[in-house]
Amino acid sequence: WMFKQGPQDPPHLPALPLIGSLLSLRSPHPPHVLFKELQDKYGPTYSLMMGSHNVIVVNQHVHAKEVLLKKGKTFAGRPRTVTTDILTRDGKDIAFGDYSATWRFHRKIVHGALCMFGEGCASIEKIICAEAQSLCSTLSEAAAVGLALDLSPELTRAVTNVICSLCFNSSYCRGDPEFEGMLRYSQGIVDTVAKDSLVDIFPWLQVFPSPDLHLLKQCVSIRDKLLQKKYAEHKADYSDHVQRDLLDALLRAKRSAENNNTAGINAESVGLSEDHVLMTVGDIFGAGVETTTTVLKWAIIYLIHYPQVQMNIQDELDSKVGRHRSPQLSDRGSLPYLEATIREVLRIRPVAPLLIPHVALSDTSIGEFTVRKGTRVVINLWSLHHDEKEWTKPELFDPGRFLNNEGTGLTIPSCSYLPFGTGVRVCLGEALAKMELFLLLSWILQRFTLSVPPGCSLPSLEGKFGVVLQPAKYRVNATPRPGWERHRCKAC
Ligand code: HEM
Ligand code: PLO
Repeated sequence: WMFKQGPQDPPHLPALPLIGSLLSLRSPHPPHVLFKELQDKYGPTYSLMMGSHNVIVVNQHVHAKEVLLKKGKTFAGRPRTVTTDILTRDGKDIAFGDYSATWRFHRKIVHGALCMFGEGCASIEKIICAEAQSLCSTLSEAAAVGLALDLSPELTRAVTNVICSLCFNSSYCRGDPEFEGMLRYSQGIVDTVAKDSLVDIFPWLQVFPSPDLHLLKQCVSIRDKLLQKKYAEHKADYSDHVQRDLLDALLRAKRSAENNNTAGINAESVGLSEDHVLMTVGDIFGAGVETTTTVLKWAIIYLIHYPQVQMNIQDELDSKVGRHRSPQLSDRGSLPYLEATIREVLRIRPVAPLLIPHVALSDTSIGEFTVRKGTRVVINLWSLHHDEKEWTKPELFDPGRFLNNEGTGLTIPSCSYLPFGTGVRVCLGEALAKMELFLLLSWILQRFTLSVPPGCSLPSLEGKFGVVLQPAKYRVNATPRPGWERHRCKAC
C-alpha cells in the first residue's frame, strides 16, 4: 500500500512499516544470509523498504557488474546515515562520501600516494617484512614457553604499523598505550557503525538515548584526537621538498590549492579543508587496519580447520623458497597454492559481504527493472561468492578452485567473484592488502605450523556481521617447524 509496483519495478517485499526489525530482531540470520535466502521467494534482484528508504538488493553477478562497472558512475553515490555522518563529519571522506568533485579529487591524491609506495617500490616490502619478522619473534617466544596465543593483537599491530608507516611515517612498539587505545576505539567503531547494515533503518531512533550511538561518538572522539595530533605534528615539520607519507601528500595538495587561489580553485572549494584531510586519512588508516587483519584471522582459522591446505602451502614454500632465506614479493609468481588459498579465503568470508551501499545518482535501470534516482543499492557479495550455480559446494573451503588442472597456475573460475568490488568505487587498498597477506602468511607458514591448543575446540567459522565480517576470538598454538625451533635473535 505504500509502494506502487509497476511492471518494470523489481519484485518487492511486503512493505511492512517495521521491516527493519526483520533484519535486526526477528531473523536469526545476519543480513547477508537473510538477503541470500529471500532470493528463493523474490528472485535474485528485489527491493524492500527499510524505514523510509527504497533499497534494491542485488544477489547475482550480472546485475552486480551492471551496477558497479557498466553503470558505475550512475551508481557511484553513497547514502548518508546517522552513524557514518558521525564517523566522517558528514561524509568528508572517501568511502562514505557521496560522489562529487571533492570526492574524485581526494581519491586521486590517495591513489597517487599509495601507488608511490606500491608494487614497484622496495620500501613497502621492507616495511611489511620488518613487521613479519617482529610477529614471528613473538610467536617464537610464545612457542618456547608452550603458550597458546590470541594472535589478534599481534596481527593488528603488524598491519597497523604498515599503514602507520604509509600514513604517518611512524610505528608502534608492543604494549604502546596509544596503540592499545587505538585497538579499543576501533573495535568500538566496528561494533557500532553498521548495526543496521549501513542502511539507516530508524534514523529517528537517534532522538532517544542509544548506548550504541553513545559508544560510537565516544570512540570517534578518541580517534579524532589521535588524527588531530598526527596532523599537527606533520604541519609543524612539513617541507615542500620531502614527501614522507600520505599525510604529507595531502598537505602538499592543500598548500598548492591554497597558493593557487586564482582560478577560483581554492582549498575550501575543492574540499581540502582540515576536516577533509583528517577524515580521508582516518579512512585509509581504518580500512588499512580492520580489513587486512580480519582476512588474516579468517585465513588462520581455515588453515587450522584444513591442515592439509596448510601442509600444501608449506611444501610449496619448502621447495620454492627453502629454509635459508625469507619469502619476498618476487616469490609470488612461484607460490600459486598460497595465492589460491588467499583468494579462497576472500571468497568464502568476504570482508564486506554487502560492500558499502551505493546510490543511484539519476533515474536508471538494472536489467529490465527501472530504478529511480536516490534508490539505495546493496550488492550482496555473499550471494555472489556462495552462488550454487557458479561454485560447486560453495561452503567447502577449497583453494584448488583457483588453480588450473595441473595445479601450476592461477585462474578465476567464475565471474561471480568480486572481493574488492569493481568500477568507480573499487577498493583503493587492493594491491597493498594483497602484498601484506602474501608476505605475512608466507613468513608465518615457513616457520610455524598452526593448530588448536590441546583440549580446545576448533575456532568458529561463523562470522559476526558488521561493517566488516569478523570472526570470533580464538587461540592457536604455533609450533616451530624443523629448523626453526630456536628463536633466532642476536642476543641469544
Ligand atoms: C572500499 C574490500 C583492504 C581502502 C572497499 C570495498 C570493498 C573493499 C568490498 C567497497 C567497494 C564498494 O562499495 O563498491 C577490501 C578488502 C580488503 C581491503 C577485501 C583486504 C583484503 C583495504 C585497504 C585499504 C582500503 C588495505 C587502505 C589502504 C578502501 C577505501 C575504500 C574501500 C578507501 C572506499 C572506496 C570508495 O568508496 O571510493 N574495500 N578492502 N581497503 N577500501 Fe578496501
Ligand atoms: C573501521 C574502524 C575504523 O576505526 C574506522 C573505519 C574507517 C574506514 C572503514 C573501516 C572503519 C571499516 C572497513 C571499510 C573502511 C572503508 C572501506 C572498508 C568500510 C569503519 C570496506 C571494507 O569497505
